[in-house]
Amino acid sequence: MGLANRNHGLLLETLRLDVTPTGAHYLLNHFDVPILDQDRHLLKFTGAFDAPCELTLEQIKSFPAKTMPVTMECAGNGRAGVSPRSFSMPWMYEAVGTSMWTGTPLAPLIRKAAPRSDLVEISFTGADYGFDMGEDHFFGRSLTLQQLEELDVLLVFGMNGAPLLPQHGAPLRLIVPGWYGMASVKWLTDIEALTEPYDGFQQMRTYRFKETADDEGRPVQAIRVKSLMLPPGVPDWKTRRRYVQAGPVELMGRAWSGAGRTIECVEVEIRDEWHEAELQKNPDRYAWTKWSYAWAAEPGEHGLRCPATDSAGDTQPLDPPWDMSGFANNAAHCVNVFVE
Ligand SMILES: Nc1nc2c(c(=O)[nH]1)N[C@H]1C(S)=C(S)[C@@H](COP(=O)(O)O)O[C@H]1N2
Ligand SMILES: [Mo]
Repeated sequence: MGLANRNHGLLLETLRLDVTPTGAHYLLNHFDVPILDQDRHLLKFTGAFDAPCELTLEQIKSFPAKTMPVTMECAGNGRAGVSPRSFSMPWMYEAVGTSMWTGTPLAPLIRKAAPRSDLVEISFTGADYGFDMGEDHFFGRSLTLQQLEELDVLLVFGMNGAPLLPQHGAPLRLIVPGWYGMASVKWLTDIEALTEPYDGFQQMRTYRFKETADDEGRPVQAIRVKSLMLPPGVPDWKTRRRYVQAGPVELMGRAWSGAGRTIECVEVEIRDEWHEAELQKNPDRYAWTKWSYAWAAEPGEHGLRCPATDSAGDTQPLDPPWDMSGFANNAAHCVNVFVE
């Protein structure tokens, strides 16, 4: 309950918009939100760099800036659909959003700091600190140099045309397009060049796919293909069941995948029949793709589903894939609709 009251999801009705309003973007904060002074904030490059340095926010803003739409999804999105459910944020479908992120590409700054030839990977640490499973740590993650270049990682200070809000990582965060949200470290303070493999808690202990409790697991990284439907009609307050008038109904939604894969197809299932949705042309590389389908709604109960297929040929399953922590459940979204 405590977790669910602190962190919130996207309002599905905002799927109508290309860019999620900042206040409706989901939130996932493990510990307390650090309130940092942007005028005194320093980003430190330490460890195995030949030219280690400290940068102020002002200096970071003086590098070439770029604004890009990126769809971010929490790895725990869909957890509530995986049974037995693990004890963590009980997300259903809403831990996703698309923002216009403004920042500077990180790879050139890392090159400037000159990583030594014995570099193994680079760690990113935030200012938030706390306990998980009895172990205290600052939230942190790592990436290899190759991942950093290939993933177009951005060092971000702006969101939707405004400075980052405290809860979204102010004054500085990473955005790792195409990977689940845990890689996009907020309240970034330290970038360390490591000559040994990273062993941070949020990479080695959590965010791993595990079949059983004693499985050492495989890292959770790229986002799996998924599609959500803007719920048609109007809801019942408590059950959220939808009420729709019979006749023409424009169904629409958004589909996305990870690691730069694009959406090839969205199918809408109505009464065991499959219909191909129309896709938005030329979506941005890291942003979700809008889809739509003109439905002639007939009276009765319907469970509408809308699974997507991406450019790697991966299609969403109809049933949740098993994982101990309920990570990356990309089972097709089902919206229950009553047509009058
Ligand atoms: N420092 C820090 N960074 C963090 C987190 C955190 O708790 N601390 N949560 C991560 C997770 S799990 C997700 S899904 C995203 C959520 O970003 P948002 O709250 O801005 O949507 O931030 C990531 N970055
Ligand atoms: Mo997350």
